[in-house]
Amino acid sequence: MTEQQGFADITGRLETLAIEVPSWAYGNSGTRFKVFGSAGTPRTVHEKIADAAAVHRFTGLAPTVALHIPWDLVDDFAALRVYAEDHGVGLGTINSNTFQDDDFKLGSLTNADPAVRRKAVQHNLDCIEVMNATGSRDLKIWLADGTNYPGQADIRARQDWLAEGLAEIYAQLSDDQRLVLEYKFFEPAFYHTDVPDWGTSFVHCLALGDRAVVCLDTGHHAPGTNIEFIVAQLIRLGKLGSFDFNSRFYADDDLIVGAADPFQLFRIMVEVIRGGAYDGRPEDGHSRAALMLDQCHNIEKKIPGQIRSVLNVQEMVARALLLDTPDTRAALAVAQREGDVLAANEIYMDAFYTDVRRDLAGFREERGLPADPMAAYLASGHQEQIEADRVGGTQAGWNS
Ligand code: LRH
Ligand code: MN
Ligand code: MN
Repeated sequence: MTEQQGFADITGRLETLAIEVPSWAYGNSGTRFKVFGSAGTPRTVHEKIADAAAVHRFTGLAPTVALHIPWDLVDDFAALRVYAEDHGVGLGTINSNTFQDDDFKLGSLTNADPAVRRKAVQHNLDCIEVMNATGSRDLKIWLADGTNYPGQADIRARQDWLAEGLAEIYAQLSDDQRLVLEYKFFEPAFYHTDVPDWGTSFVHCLALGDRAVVCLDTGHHAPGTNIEFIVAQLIRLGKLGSFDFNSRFYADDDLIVGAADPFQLFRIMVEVIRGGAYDGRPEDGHSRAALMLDQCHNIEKKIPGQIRSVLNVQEMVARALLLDTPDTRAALAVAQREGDVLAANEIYMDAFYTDVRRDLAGFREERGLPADPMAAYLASGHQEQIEADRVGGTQAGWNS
C-alpha cells in the first residue's frame, strides 16, 4: 500500500458537490416492451419536484431538478420556480424535446422540410422563454434525428441545416445562458445519427461560440469506449459543459449511475477533477461541469433509486478526490515521470479501493444529514405516504 492522504483533506471540496436530478426519473418509464406503473408515482410536475426535493432533504446532494419540455409543461413557470424554491430546490437545465411529435418523424432541426425545421427551432425558442421564467442557465438539446437506410437523406445537407437552426437558437440566449449539445451514437436512428459523437457536437459548439458546450451522456457510446479520454479532451478544449450520468451493460440502458461500472465512474471523476472541471478554474477558462443524472427507474422505486444514484456519485467523487490530495498527486507525478508503470497504477488503484463509506456517514452527520440516507428514507414513512396519497390521475413521465 502506498501512503494516502486522508478523508479529512477532501471534505471542503466534497461539500461543493451538487448533482442535478431529472424530473423524468420520478415518472413511470419502461422499455418498448412494457411500462410498469408503480404506486406513488407523481401525477404532476409539482409532484415530481416534491420527489426531487425529498432526495435533496435526505442526502444534501441534489439542490436542482432538470425539466423536460413538453413533458413538464405548465402555464406558469415563474410560479413553478417559487413552488420548487418553497420545497428547497431550484429548477435547473431545460431539456428540449423534439422527438415525440409526428412532424419530427424524419428529423427536427435536420428535417428536409423547412416548415418542420422552423417548428423545431421555435420549440427551442419557447424553451428559452421557459428558462427566462425558471432562472435556468442551460438549454440542453438532444436530437433523435437520423436515418435508418443509406440514401434515405442527404446527410451532408442535414449538417448545414443543423448548424443554421442551432445558430438561430443560440442567438436568443442571454449572456448568462448556455446551449448544451448532447450526442448519442445510435437510437432511435439505426443507420446514421446527426449528432452521433463528441466530435460532431464539438464542431457545432465551436461554430456557435463560447456559451455552446458539449453534454456527455455516459450511456451514449459504443461498448468499450474510453469515456474518460473524451472527458479529458473536452476539458482541454474548454467545451465540457455537462454530464448525463447513468450506467449501462449493453446500450443506452439508463440504469443507476455507478451500478454497472463504479470504476468507470471513478475514472471519469478523476479526469473531471484533474482538468479543473470539478472545482472550476476560471483563470484557466474552465467552469464547473454540470453533473446531471439521466436515468429511468423501470423496476425499482424511484425516490430510493435516485438516492442510491446521488450517493454513488458522492462515493466515487470522494475516492477520486483522494487521488488529488497534494502528496498523492505528487507521488503519482513522480511515478509517471519515472515511467514506473506499476507504482503509478498502484497509487491510482489505492484511491479507487479506499472504502470511504464510514467517513461519508460521519461527514453527513456533521452536516445534520442522516448518516445513511437510504435507511433514513425507508424508515421515514415518506414512501408509504405518497403511495397512499397519489392514486388515480395520469402518470407523468416518458409516456405523458
Ligand atoms: C436520449 C437522452 C436525452 C433525452 C433523455 C430522456 O437518450 O439521453 O438526454 O433528453 O434521454
Ligand atoms: Mn441523456
Ligand atoms: Mn440517453
